[in-house]
Amino acid sequence: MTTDLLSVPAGRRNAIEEFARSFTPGRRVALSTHLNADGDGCGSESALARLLSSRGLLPHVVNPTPWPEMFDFLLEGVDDRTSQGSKALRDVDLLIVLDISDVKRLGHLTAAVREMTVEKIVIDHHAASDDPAGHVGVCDIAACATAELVYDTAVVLGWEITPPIARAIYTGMVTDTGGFRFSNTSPRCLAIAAQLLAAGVDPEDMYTRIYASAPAGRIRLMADVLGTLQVDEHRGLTWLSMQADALEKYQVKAEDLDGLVEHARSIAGTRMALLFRDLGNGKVKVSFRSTGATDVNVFAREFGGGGHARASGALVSGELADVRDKVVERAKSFLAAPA
Ligand SMILES: [Mn+2]
Repeated sequence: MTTDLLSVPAGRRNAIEEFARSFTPGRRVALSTHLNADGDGCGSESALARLLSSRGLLPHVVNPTPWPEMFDFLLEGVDDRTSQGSKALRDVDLLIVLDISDVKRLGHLTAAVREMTVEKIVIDHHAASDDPAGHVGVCDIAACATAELVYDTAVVLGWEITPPIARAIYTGMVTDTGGFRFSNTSPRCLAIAAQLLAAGVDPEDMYTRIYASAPAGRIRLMADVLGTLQVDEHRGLTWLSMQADALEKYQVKAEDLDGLVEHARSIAGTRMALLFRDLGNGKVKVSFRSTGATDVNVFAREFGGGGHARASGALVSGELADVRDKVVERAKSFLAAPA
């Protein structure tokens, strides 16, 4: 049974064999992921960088925003050139973009990536967009995380998964599944997690690093944001708001906001949960979460965003109160419409 679960689906295997033809020793490879890299973006980059290095390629990371401090443990021995900006995209033979369906998720690197003439490969598990960052090497929404696809890449190519690689892949999988609780926690995802434990991952150590290393400010900020909770019980809509100065006030980083919206989703009867974060530059970041049949990928697209059926995001121009009123009103009609 476990063996069946672990076998790489045929379509995925073919896709991996196809893009792996570009993995020739000596090639300089830039790896990138989305703005405010999460555990999956960082874990996938860390794992793939180590895998490529082990086969004689020369990978470095270049992200649109700094590597989150909480994932520093994944960066040891990985060349991170994010601080050089788009300069770090010059003089490479290959670009691999991880965990992004739409090139615009590369933030200030978007224009430079569009202009790159070297081969660009996308490895992702989001719903496909019509503006990908390059040739879609593999985009499989059945994968619980992009890290699962990195795991499969190692398996298909027969490349060794060392303990640091196992930890990086596990980080992507455990964070994207909300600690193996969300709907994307497939039997295969858990079978791979078992393999990663066998390869040297200590689950308690990972839990401590990822979920129990919060700065006090994160909890204080959480108390503040949770105080803004609004609930429309009738429609199953819950929402939270965050002021532009909150990060500074509580001395925390954007990465400390991960999971905040889950508290709104955790309220009984919630079908859609929203977090409105004023970025202070005339834009509001909206995080969408859902349960059951509600597809927030469809809803987020109304605002130029997208992602997954149960977790999506969008960047909306306007003042916090205006954006919130507009999105909440639209969400009410969206939830009222027959599925
Ligand atoms: Mn992901």
